[in-house]
Amino acid sequence: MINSLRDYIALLDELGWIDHITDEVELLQIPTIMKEQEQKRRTVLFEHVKGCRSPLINNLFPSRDYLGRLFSCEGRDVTRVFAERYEASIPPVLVDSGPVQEVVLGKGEFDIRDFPFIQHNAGDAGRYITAGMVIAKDPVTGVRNLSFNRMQLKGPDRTGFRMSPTQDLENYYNKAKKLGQNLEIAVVIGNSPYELLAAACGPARDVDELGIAGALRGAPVELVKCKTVDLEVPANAELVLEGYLVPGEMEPEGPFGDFMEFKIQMMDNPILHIQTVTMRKDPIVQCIGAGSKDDGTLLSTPREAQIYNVLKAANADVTAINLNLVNNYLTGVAAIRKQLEYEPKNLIMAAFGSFKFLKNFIIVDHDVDIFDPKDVFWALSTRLRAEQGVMVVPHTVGFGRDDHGIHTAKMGIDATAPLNCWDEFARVQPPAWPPES
Ligand SMILES: Cc1cc2nc3c(=O)[nH]c(=O)nc-3n(C[C@H](O)[C@H](O)[C@H](O)COP(=O)(O)O)c2cc1C
Ligand SMILES: [Mn+2]
Repeated sequence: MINSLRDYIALLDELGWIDHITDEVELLQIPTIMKEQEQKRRTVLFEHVKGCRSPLINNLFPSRDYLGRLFSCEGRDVTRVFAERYEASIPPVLVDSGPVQEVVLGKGEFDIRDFPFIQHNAGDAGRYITAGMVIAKDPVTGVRNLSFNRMQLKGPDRTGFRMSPTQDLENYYNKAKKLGQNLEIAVVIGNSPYELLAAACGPARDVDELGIAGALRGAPVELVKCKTVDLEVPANAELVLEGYLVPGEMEPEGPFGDFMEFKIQMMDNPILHIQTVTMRKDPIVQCIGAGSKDDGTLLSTPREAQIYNVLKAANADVTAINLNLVNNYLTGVAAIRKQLEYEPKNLIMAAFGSFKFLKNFIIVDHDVDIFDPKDVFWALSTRLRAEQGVMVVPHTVGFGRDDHGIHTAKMGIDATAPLNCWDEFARVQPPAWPPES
């Protein structure tokens, strides 16, 4: 049972899927090594980071096989298992104490710059917290929310803090503003993979994502009460920053390299004030590169599950879905056993309707390996009838930060073979060997 980042590291050690870098590395050297490790599809733990008090881990999900281990299935079946578990909820439980509070540091006793938070890209404004799982409560209803938010280091106890208007958290922030209150925040760093995946989910606003984390694991998340904010955090996490946002207080933040691998320009954003740090004696810090495989996995896996459930509700025979072809969830592919000639177009419209950022969606037959982009291109080359299979829907809602109208149209592609012609369109196979008797 994986209840913590440490349990996950132990599993990866057992499988031999993680590299421990024992030589001392400089903060600025780390992003290049992270990219190399991503290419190699291996997790990496930097044990000694110059000038920092903790190790740093990256590439927790470099391939689907890692997810397969977490969901006890083949990598290609993760969507289905995730979709089944995601429907349920296993609420968290409160415990008296936990390792995340082995050390408690008050104001003046910590400097967040002592932790290995890195500058990810050449044009970034500076060092950022990029794997901070943010916990907050709705100031009116008390419903808890998990999310990811980038935080630019700005001093020993303050960071810039980015929320987008589509986030539940910003809704909470606006409510706090109306009430004239600060919004309390706990930033949890060094999480179990189930909590990370749950934090990336975007369920209905009244759903506590910690219940999803429990359902994904099959056992509840254990929480401890924070020391100085009215929030609870996973007892087995590594490091927690307790603090608050002051509504209306804004400062320039950025530039920052985003998930599309472009530079987001500087903009005004709120400030996170940190009053307390709690942690294990020897915390392990995580970072997530925007546009990395980790980022793609966290963004796409919950959306794959969501679309899978929608297509299933339309009685489609879906064999696999992949929204993580290119480390972002703007383009997706599904493989189906087609039952009706024009069915793929209906399914494409359902997918666009269910996830508004989805920009391109391709449907292929079940025999195409949608986890191999080459095979998807094979289907486009051999089975697509472009004049009837390509549809463009203009003037729709897409990804919001879009000055040039790149995301306002949807493209759907039905690259399935004509129905009832499988004799002509089945792929040839090598002769069976040894021959079947
Ligand atoms: C690694 C990572 C970093 C992210 N950074 C941000 C961010 O800085 N600001 C933001 O608004 N969303 C960011 N997101 C997206 C949201 O965290 C994500 O959509 C989340 O599910 C929103 O949850 P909520 O709507 O429940 O608040 C990030 C996602 C990931 C996976
Ligand atoms: Mn939410």
